[in-house]
Amino acid sequence: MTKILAALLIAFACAPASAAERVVNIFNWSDYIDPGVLEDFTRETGVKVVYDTYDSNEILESRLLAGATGYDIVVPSATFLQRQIKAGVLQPVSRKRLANAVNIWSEIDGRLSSYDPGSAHAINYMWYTTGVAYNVAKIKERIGKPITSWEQVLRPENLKKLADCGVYVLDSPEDILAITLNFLKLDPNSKSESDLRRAADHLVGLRRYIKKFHSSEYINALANGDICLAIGWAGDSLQARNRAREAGSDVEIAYAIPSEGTLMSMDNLAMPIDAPHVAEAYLFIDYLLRPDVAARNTKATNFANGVGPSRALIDSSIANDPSVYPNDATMRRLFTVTTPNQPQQKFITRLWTMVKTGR
Ligand code: N2P
Repeated sequence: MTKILAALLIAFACAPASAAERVVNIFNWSDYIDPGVLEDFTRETGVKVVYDTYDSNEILESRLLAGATGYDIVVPSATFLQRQIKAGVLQPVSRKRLANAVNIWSEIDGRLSSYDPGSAHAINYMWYTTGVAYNVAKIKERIGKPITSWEQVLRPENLKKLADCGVYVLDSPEDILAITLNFLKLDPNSKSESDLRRAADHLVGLRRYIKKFHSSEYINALANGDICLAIGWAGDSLQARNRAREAGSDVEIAYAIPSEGTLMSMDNLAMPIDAPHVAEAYLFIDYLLRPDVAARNTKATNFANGVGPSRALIDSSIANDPSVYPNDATMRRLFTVTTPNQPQQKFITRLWTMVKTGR
């Protein structure tokens, strides 16, 4: 008994030492940071990083709405961010506490402010398009030319030609419904139930040619040659290309922004209302806002970041690649969407289940 008591006393006496260890708990998208950045942050600040990943806004949102996530930093896309601010699950992020806020790219920040009124709750991390990643040789074999149009992917008779070599589609209703609405010549931002149902019905007609709805496995599946086409995000698609190159394989992956245009989105650094380590979260966000750090993250992920001065530090093969940093001509073909309210979001979730399962 005394031994147990002594052990407890020792454990208690030691507790303050471990409680003094500084930590930041981060919940970010998978394949979305240079792992060396996390190590260097800890080396420079003494703050340990606990890093978890997800690959869908819906997963993040359900965790945030349930509360007590234990996370200090999360990275919702803009529309989800706006609903989460309204729901009161995020706390303000004061730019006065961020010395590197001067590096925030004003043009991107201006776009984000329509989702984050007064720029009070978030800072852009990365921004990107949703397009078509494909295996150049296999697509050439089947259709004789590169992908340039959504027609080649979203017409059932065309997708059918690619089904045997493997097609993945993002498990992300926001992206896929907006792109399908646009393809059907409806407003990509429509929240009308009948428009959304038309888009969903169209997708149901494509389902038999789609091997999987998934938002992160396509990177390796493309790089390994397991699939020949994915509707995916720009940076991830280029990561697939690079993984194939690094493996010395003869798989060549290309990424296309189809001529009809596509969705542009932003993912943003935010802090849950009950973040346990607020000071450390500020330190980490400030670190990400350093141009050299942002450049490393873009180099590793091939996603364009929200730190303006970082662009000059990025190799021109990425900084001048219009599929990473769209040029003016590409920009004109991009559209964005506004935030569905809670009932609209519920309807979209139901439709999406129907698209994926037929029920
Ligand atoms: C990272 C994907 C981020 C883009 N792999 C989608 N939010």
